[in-house]
Amino acid sequence: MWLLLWFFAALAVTGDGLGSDGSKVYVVYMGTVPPRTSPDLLRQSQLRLVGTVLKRGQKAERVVVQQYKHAFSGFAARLSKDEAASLRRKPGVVSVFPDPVYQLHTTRSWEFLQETAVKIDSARRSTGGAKAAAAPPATTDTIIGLLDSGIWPESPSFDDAGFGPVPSRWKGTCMTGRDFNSSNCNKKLIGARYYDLGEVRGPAQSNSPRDQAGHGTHTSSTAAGNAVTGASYYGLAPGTAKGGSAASRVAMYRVCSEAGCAGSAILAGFDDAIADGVDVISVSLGASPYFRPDFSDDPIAIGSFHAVAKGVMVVCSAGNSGPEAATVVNAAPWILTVAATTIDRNFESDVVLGGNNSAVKGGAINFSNLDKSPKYPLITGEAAKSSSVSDSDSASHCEPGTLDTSKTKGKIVLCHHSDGDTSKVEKVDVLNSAGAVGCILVNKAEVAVATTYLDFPVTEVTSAAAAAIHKYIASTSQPVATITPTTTVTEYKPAPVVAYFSSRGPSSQTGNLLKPDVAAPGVNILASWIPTTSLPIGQKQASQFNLVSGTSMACPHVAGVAATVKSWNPTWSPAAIRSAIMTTGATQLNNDRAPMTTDSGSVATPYDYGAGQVHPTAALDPGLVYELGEDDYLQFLCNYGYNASTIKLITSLPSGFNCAANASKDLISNLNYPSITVTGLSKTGSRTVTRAVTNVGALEESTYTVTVSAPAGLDVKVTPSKLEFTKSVKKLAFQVNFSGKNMAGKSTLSGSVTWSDGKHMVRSPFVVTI
Ligand SMILES: *[C@@H]1O[C@H](CO)[C@@H](O)[C@H](O)[C@H]1NC(C)=O
Ligand SMILES: *[C@@H]1O[C@H](CO)[C@@H](O)[C@H](O)[C@H]1NC(C)=O
Ligand SMILES: *[C@@H]1O[C@H](CO)[C@@H](O)[C@H](O)[C@H]1NC(C)=O
Ligand SMILES: *[C@@H]1O[C@H](CO)[C@@H](O)[C@H](O)[C@H]1NC(C)=O
Ligand SMILES: *[C@@H]1O[C@H](CO)[C@@H](O)[C@H](O)[C@H]1NC(C)=O
Ligand SMILES: CC(=O)N[C@H]1CO[C@H](CO)[C@@H](O)[C@@H]1O
Repeated sequence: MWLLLWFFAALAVTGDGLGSDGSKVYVVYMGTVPPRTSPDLLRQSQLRLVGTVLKRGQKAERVVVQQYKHAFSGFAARLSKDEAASLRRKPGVVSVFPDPVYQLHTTRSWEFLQETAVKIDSARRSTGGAKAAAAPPATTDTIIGLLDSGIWPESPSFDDAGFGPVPSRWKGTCMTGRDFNSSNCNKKLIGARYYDLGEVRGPAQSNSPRDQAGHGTHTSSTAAGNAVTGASYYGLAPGTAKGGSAASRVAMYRVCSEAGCAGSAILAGFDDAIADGVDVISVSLGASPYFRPDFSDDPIAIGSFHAVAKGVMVVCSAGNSGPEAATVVNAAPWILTVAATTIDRNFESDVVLGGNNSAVKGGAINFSNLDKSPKYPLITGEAAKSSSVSDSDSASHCEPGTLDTSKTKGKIVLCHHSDGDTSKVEKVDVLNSAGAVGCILVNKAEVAVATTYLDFPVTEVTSAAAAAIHKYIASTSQPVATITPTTTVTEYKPAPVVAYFSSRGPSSQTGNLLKPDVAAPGVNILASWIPTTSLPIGQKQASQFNLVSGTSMACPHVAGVAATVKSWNPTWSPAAIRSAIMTTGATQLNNDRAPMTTDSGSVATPYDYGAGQVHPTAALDPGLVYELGEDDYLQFLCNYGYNASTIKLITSLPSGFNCAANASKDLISNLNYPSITVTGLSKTGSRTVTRAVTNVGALEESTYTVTVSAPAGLDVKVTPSKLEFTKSVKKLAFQVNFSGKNMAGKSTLSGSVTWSDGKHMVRSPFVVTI
């Protein structure tokens, strides 16, 4: 089973796209730009290098599809296997790998959104409805770059009313493409580029920064959209839609189509974004967790490494492959990795049963037209099983082809749903076209995430709710029901809850680094969207907003927070900004003042949400930060297992740099990260890790004392327990000693170490595995 999974995943992520001669696109990564090399010189030397391996009498210019020449060196080219192998042996080449296809990190409802979002051209120019709200404040000089599916520039989220001139350090451009020209950029949307997407070029209109998928418009407006009043999704979730940093500027790097994202384009996006002068890069996409590229074969790890080395913060989504453990992607230590949680808003659509008219709670978004009284016959998939099908389990799950449509016609059908089934939307489509009037989906994990079913009445209920429906069906010969209109429920409790789809730690690359780092809202997020032609019944104009779920939606929330921290503290490093976001104000509690849980109701752990759900403004004044520089990341690469010759290619090093002879994976625990992870502690053994904090508070003279929250069975000692900062002492080290006592039966223990001066609380989560 494992092998099979791996096989399909590998197929899915490596665009095979063989040329007629068996060639395909490879990325050739050449690490740092050699000193005193102009982009033009680099371009020439890369072409010469390709020329030396081409055996087919071709010109290098004809096979090269991308060149990276600003922030790092390399290129993507259409090559044969032999040519790729020859390049791999050339001096200066770090790695050569087939151009991978990554996916946007929206949830499974993506497949549905994709179907409904095409054919945009005719619907587009209709704006109106929502209006841009009050002008942004005067300090607007932070620039957020997004690697995504493009942008819809007409959205009011990107109106530039009230913005000053584009910052003079901006070196980016507004590329002209299909249905997009320089007039589409303004003082808010200051840059837009697009790249050759090769195998994932998608349907029409790829050659443009214009978004055909909706995803990039949604993430951009979540990160930095203006406050837009009167926003809603056809009346649902009404209110003001506003980005995390409404004062920031936006630059779009289109590296994806609806069909996926090209690794070679992702690298080009990073290369340009760094050279253009963005401050924060937001990346809501990634590899499948079953395809585990190494750091030197992963366009996101490579691009973000060079961004961070140049002081550009990179925020990425953790992936949507939860709730299984070890599914987190984008887990390099220079990235801020974001998990998804719910917000206190729910979309309720109930089932009213005949008999005593009792209501069973459900959730989903529908725009249907059923009568409010329970008058529609109700049947289970199992009872509607086609006589030619033997498997009643498939019928109870309403798998296409297993039901007798004469039995479901005119009825509401109760269907079970599990992971691995045909998609919910496909099941519902089949029922709809066979004349059923509605569908109740029994869906244990996913009810917290409202799926949009447009015109067909569908609601999703928990197993417990389903038991009540089954009981009612069994109690009468003519069961009837109805599905009520979707209503927006606010102040819903409990919230936040870790979303079922959010990818979990530990990272499969190294357990000694806690990932994900933080969580942020990623369920049913209202933000700008592209106009679509599939409108709900009775609607004449496409909504300018959409409700979408995924770690894709969580990531730009944190990119917005990072941009705000950066605009207040322009000199801070990406590590300091990440530290502030992780250690200050992140919560592990829900709105019932109880520990946050996962969708399944169990108490969440740092493997689910890292340091917790971010606080939008507390990070502005963290007091202390855990600093990390390029040297620390290089030491990390040594400990991870790279040798000095490989690391020297990746980045220019002080001469004489060498990996310590004692480099080991265990030493990764000593990386000065704002969280602590120790793996493989023996039941009676002990381990000590080191950390250092830097005082960035307003007071030079300040004293911090430590508080430890440790689970039963684990002794945690911090030495010293008091840190005294002065005018000359800004950075102080401390040690944390973990020792086991009586940890019978436990394999993963978590807690926290918090430094406080009475005003600031600087909290680091820790995880210890036995
Ligand atoms: C951009 O396109 C619009 C609409 O087609 C047109 O009105 C405008 O003049 C164009 N601007 C430039 C700079 O070409
Ligand atoms: C209504 O009927 C359901 C099942 O048919 C039953 O579980 C429930 O207790 C009834 N409620 C009332 C108030 O009678
Ligand atoms: C360093 O690692 C690379 C890649 O694994 C290998 O090709 C090379 O021989 C190694 N160099 C040394 C000096 O060990
Ligand atoms: C590893 O070696 C370095 C010197 O190369 C030394 O400073 C450090 O203490 C050693 N670490 C451990 C855990 O032995
Ligand atoms: C850590 O604490 C344990 C238990 O108190 C002690 O035995 C051990 O020596 C300590 N380790 C270090 C490195 O201080
Ligand atoms: C949000 C919304 O419009 N929901 C619709 C769901 O279906 C009912 C009818 O059953 C409509 O009245 C609601 O408007």
